[in-house]
Amino acid sequence: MSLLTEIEPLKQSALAELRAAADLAGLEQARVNHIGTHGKFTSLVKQLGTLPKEERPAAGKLLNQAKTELEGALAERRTELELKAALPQDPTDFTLPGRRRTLGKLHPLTQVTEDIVRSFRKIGFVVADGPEVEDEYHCFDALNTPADHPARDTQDTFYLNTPNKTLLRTHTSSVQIRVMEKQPPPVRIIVPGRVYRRDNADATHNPTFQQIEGLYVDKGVTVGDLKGTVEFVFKEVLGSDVKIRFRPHYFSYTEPSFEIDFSSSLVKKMGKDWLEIAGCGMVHPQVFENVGYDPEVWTGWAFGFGIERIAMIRYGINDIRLFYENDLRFLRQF
Ligand code: 2NL
Repeated sequence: MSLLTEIEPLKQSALAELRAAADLAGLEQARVNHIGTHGKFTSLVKQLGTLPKEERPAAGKLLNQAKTELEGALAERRTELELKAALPQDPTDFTLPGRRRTLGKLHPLTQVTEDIVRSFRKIGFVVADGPEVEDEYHCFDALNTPADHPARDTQDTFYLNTPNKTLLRTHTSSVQIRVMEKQPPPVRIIVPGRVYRRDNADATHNPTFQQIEGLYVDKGVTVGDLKGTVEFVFKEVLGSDVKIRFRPHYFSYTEPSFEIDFSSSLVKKMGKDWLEIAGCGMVHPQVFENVGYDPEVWTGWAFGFGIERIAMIRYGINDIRLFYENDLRFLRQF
């Protein structure tokens, strides 16, 4: 076989070997085998001088082209293999659960809040937030709470020393008013947050506490939706043996209004049959008017409860102040 006819098959087998190299070591071996000092292809180049003079230009041209091609293939495969070697050995599984935090824990009130929020998110609610320093309009007037209502009294509300009666919000309803002012229905939100009341008469009350309110506005929303939602969430947070009942009540911002009682093994342990846990009702038409929703078209419900109270029941704690003292002997239990 003449040198000329050997070039192409040798080049093809060298290309195949370079491209098939599984790692950088294999690639180096393929390079040595073919285009190294003693490689098969190199030995072909060395035979060029043995050819008759008139055949050398054509053979030399072919050999040069083949060499360029082989060096190109070598460089290309080297880049590929270097990139592959830089990647993690095992592919990352992004569906694995996160690692446990190595240091510290979430405060029990934060844990309870996150559990409640997670539960509402499952059924399509989103979290909204807003200012703790409010005006009277968003905290009271928009909620249909009259100017002479006792809740507005300086006995119950912290007013800032400003001429325009700026105050610390007494409930997160003010955020729900702001959301409704900004967006058209439907609305499906929950609002966890800090609220302030001048009320510290006993061990279960504190001048600031955390609350969660929820609001659902759409066409044809009923008390049945309200009761089903509340039952779903309380069963998730306080145990599947939870039962709830509604008792008629009065709030200026809902009509009809209810207080929610619940019963469970936790309640029985406290020596009671039912515990009051939240307030709720169908949003008052006047509140819809105030935010520019047509009460003939839209209906909705709202509820509110204190997070501390839920946490006290869940963990069997009888003094709310334990949550704020940051005594590590207390906090380490959660
Ligand atoms: C409680 C329970 C409640 C609401 C809060 C609410 C919010 C808007 C409109 C209508 Cl924007 N209602 N929130 C409703 C019922 C009860 O809180 O025990 N409050 C003293």
